[in-house]
Amino acid sequence: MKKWIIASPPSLIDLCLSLVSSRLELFCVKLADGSLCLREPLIFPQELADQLLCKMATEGLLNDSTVGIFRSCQQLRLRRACIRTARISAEAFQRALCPHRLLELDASRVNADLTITDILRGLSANKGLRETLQRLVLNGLTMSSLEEPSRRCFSSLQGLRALSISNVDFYDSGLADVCSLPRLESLDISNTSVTNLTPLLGLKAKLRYLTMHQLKRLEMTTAQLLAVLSQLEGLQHLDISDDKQFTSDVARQLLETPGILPALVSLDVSGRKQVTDTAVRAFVEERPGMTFMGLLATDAGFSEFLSGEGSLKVTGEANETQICEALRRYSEREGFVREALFHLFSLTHVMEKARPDILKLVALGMKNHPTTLNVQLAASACVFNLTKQDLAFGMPVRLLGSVTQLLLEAMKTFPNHQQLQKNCLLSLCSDRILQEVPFNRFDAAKLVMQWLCNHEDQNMQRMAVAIISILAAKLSTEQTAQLGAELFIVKQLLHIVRQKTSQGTVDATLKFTLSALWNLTDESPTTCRHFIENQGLELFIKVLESFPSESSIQQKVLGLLNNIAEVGELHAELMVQGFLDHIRSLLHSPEVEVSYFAAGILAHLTSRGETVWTLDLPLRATLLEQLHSAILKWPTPECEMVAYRSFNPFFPLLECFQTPGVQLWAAWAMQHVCSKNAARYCSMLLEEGGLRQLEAVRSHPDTHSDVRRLAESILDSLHRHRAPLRSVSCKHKCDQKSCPWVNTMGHI
Ligand SMILES: *[C@@H]1O[C@H](CO)[C@@H](O)[C@H](O)[C@H]1NC(C)=O
Ligand SMILES: *[C@@H]1O[C@H](CO)[C@@H](O)[C@H](O)[C@H]1NC(C)=O
Ligand SMILES: *[C@@H]1O[C@H](CO)[C@@H](O)[C@H](O)[C@H]1NC(C)=O
Ligand SMILES: *[C@@H]1O[C@H](CO)[C@@H](O)[C@H](O)[C@H]1NC(C)=O
Ligand SMILES: CC(=O)N[C@H]1CO[C@H](CO)[C@@H](O)[C@@H]1O
Repeated sequence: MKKWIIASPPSLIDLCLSLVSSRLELFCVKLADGSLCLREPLIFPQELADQLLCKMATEGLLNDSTVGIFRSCQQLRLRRACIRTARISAEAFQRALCPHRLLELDASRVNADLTITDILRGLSANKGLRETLQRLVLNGLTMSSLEEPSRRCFSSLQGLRALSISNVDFYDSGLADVCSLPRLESLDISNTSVTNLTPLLGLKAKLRYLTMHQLKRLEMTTAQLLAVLSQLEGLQHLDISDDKQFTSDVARQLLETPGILPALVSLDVSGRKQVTDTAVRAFVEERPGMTFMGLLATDAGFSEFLSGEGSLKVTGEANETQICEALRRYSEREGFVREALFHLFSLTHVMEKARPDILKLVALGMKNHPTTLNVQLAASACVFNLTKQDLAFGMPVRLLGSVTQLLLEAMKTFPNHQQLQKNCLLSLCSDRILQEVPFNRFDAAKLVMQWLCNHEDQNMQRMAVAIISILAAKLSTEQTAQLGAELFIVKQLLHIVRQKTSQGTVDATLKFTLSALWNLTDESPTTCRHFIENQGLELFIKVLESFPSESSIQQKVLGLLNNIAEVGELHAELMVQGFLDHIRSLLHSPEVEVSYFAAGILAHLTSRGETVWTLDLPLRATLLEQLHSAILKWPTPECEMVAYRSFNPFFPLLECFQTPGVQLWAAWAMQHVCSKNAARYCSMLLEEGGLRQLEAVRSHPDTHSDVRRLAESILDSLHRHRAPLRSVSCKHKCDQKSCPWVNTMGHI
């Protein structure tokens, strides 16, 4: 059994570096020019300095201000500097990084205004560096700014052994300059504008690694090209892959040239046509030391000896091993990533076990090509299949968390692409992901909501409201309020309820929509107001009347109306005769869930006296009496009927000594949740100052005996809950039972 590295927690060093880099200003003072400088005269171990820089760069925290801490070469000594994707100016680069005695610099994909010319000028200004710098990675950079033509300046870095300048506007003149470097062993000129490779002969004796993926401008015949290559006798690694699928037969000819490149151990011809297994076999047999063959998107790779299982690693599409190797090696090459994902997808149809190792590779491809539609499409389809139903439970949460975040990014980047949105929604719609995985639920709810507003596809609509209803229950009160405050959300959800009601259909979509509205109105007066303003009350009365025997519908509708009734300013809106009559009749429902919520609405409304009831004080008195006697008849429900975010809505009710019916409802509700889920609610009640409130009720001379009895019972629970040392196991454990809709999704 393999152990997946990804399942392990992050290392302590990693956590510390993340913390330090995200709170840098705590450890620093700001200099006059805005750059930071460490406050204490600490001296970091050298490796740690490299790691800190790398962390800051990869987390997007490296800029002109923060890079300032590296100006002090005594405190933070850099040797292997990585500033990938950083955003820094030429001046900051020069002042903070060039004084170090660097062995390596990786500046891939830094901002366009830090050019290769700037970097080379900065580096060669340090005399020592000209000798010591061994490895330089400048992938995806701008060669020079427009006003300043590039000069030949690689040749000043005499110590350089490895140079990588892929995806750069780099021409033949640059190549001649580079090929005069006396110690260069490794060169990557992929996707540059080089037309002629003859200058490589200057490196004949030393060159070990040559990577030239996709040389789009090459103007050499196959014979000329092979004539140059065949003289690079020390070459061990050669990459002539090409995802543009040119018709050149250089790969075939190379494989069929006897004795060429005898020292080769690794050859990549992915994307080249006319490659056959027979030719590859002959080539490999002639070189028993071969450890790698790149054969993705060729016609080869299907023979047993190329399975990729042994010491010869192979990229290709013949089986999982080859495909995974491709995803690993080509993660930065968009065309190959798409190709490999495409083949991976057909494999995922038959996967029965959770494969975090593969999911991780898919995530890597997504992360590296966030704006490439074809990659995101194929990747999201793979994610869905790899995390479907029970498979998700075999994946580590941290991995699922980052994959979910990537799916959300894709949804944001391609808001109008139907299939992509569909793939992402299908993947999101998983019990495991929605309930247990850390990701930005607020963002997710907004994205799904936006999608819902623009689409009417029935299956997808059901899924979207299911997701929203679960997310809404997990958001903080502030977040639900913020979400619900967007008018279009309430409107859209009410629109769905209206449709379903007029069709007379009770289905999962209706139930999820009602749950979502219930949760979104919870402790959110703005959402409640939107509900009223969009004729929600009339609609909900209609729902109550349309489905009188569906207690799960009645319960959700009444739960939401409770939320509305909690908002004092909206009471006047609820004083509608028809509404009051209906709620009053439900008070006598045999279902305790229904009666409970009906009573809640009446308790909130009757807790207010004169202002609301001026004309009908006798009705109020009758309702209070009915409320009181209904509550006394309730049996103890078997399970938790409702989840509350706080007890704040209950405290004002407990203070209504003139209306014992109101107090009784609040006390009953508190007692109910505290007895069903003591761990959650007793702690919550204690934190919110419930002890004092309840003691006041118990000792008040006007307290009704029914209310006092309940208050005492809750106080007992609180004391019992506080008595034992609170053990860790107190924490409320998630109910693991699978939501029924997860299985019903299967056939979409
Ligand atoms: C540099 O990054 C830090 C951390 O992200 C940020 O607080 C600061 O505002 C940035 N400064 C500049 C000049 O961009
Ligand atoms: C190839 O290099 C050019 C710059 O010369 C760049 O704009 C382009 O994105 C690169 N292509 C790929 C696939 O990275
Ligand atoms: C890959 O294919 C070879 C045959 O070509 C087979 O022996 C090997 O088991 C396959 N590996 C996997 C993981 O499917
Ligand atoms: C993967 O997706 C395809 C197409 O949606 C489907 O036919 C296949 O059954 C799925 N595989 C799994 C394991 O869910
Ligand atoms: C706080 C709140 O309103 N929670 C509800 C959210 O929706 C679920 C599902 O209907 C209810 O069980 C919760 O009580």
